Amino acid sequence: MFGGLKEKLQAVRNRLGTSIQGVVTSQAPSLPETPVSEPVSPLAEQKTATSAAPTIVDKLKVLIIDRELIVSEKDVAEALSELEMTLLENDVALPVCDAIITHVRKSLVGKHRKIGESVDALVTGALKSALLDVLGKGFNLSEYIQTHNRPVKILFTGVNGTGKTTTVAKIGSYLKKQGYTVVIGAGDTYRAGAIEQIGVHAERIGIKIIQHKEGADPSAVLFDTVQYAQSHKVDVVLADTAGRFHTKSNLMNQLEKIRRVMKPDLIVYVDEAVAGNDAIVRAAEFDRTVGADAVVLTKADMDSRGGAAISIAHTIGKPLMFLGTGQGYEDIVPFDPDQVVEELLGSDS
Ligand SMILES: Nc1nc2c(ncn2[C@@H]2O[C@H](COP(=O)(O)OP(=O)(O)OP(=O)(O)O)[C@@H](O)[C@H]2O)c(=O)[nH]1
Ligand SMILES: [Mg+2]
Repeated sequence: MFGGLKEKLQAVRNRLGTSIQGVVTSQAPSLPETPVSEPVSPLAEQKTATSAAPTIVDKLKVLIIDRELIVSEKDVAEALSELEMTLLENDVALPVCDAIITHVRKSLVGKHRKIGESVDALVTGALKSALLDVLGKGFNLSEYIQTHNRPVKILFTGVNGTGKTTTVAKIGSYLKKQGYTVVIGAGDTYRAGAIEQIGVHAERIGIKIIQHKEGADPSAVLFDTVQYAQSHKVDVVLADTAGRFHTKSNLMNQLEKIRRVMKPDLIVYVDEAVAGNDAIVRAAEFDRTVGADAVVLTKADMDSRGGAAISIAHTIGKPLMFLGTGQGYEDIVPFDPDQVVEELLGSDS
């Protein structure tokens, strides 16, 4: 997941570190040349002796000891523009890219009294907090269900083929494992085979499904599903819907009708992580027309760029709830910003 971005960020991290190390060296000629916190291996000693420039990792691990480090805007300008290019190339939306750069610049430029912190830790900390700032806090579905009246009604929307139906099944299975009772509404009455598809999923995961015939009014199906949940004291209603593009006003009106009839507690917008910026634009449109309370990004397993996942919460102001990570029912993970940041910046190169 997001492997390409991770690799590029690693390069930028080293670049930023090298730029700041240059400032450290120029401001502290007496600084020790070997890592203070780590024993020096004979190989490293040899490297230091034979090479004029220590390796990036050697340099960045040197501690900045009990002194003031002053990094100017100019010192990091090139590295920051490299970071900007990297983010844009990996589909991070422009406003999100700006927010990240501003945050990193603010963290690094100016006076810093860093006692016992290495350049690498300084740079990594700046990048991590910039990413955490834009990623938002995620959305804890289980906590939401616990704290709201049952049945909690969740409507899934999105464009064609992004993984709505699979996500309904995955979330059904996830909630069932947590001990909740679930009913699925087969709200895609439009596409041939859609009712059968969700029916097969429901049977496999052992969840009750409410369905009408192909071509029926989806509002009626989902109304019946809610009625069933109320009369059977079911905890959660998961409503599948047909894929539709936000540009098709008749289909968007149908979704609006579903919303009025079913009165969902949560509208979850589903799109593919691999769609990058398109996913962001579409999510904003759906949010504007029928609303969106949270987002699921599917196919994160196929996405090496990560731009949509990084950008969505900041651009549309709605939290990312789950990442889809494969085609199996287990392949869904609650979105955890700390985990994503750790995955992107956690380990040394
Ligand atoms: N690799 C991967 N494939 C996924 C993921 N989620 C869904 N898919 C696949 O994407 C394809 C489309 O999934 P559906 O759930 O049918 O998508 P949909 O949005 O319901 O499609 P429509 O109802 O036609 O709009 C299927 O082949 C799924 O197995 C995921 O997280 N990772
Ligand atoms: Mg579907």
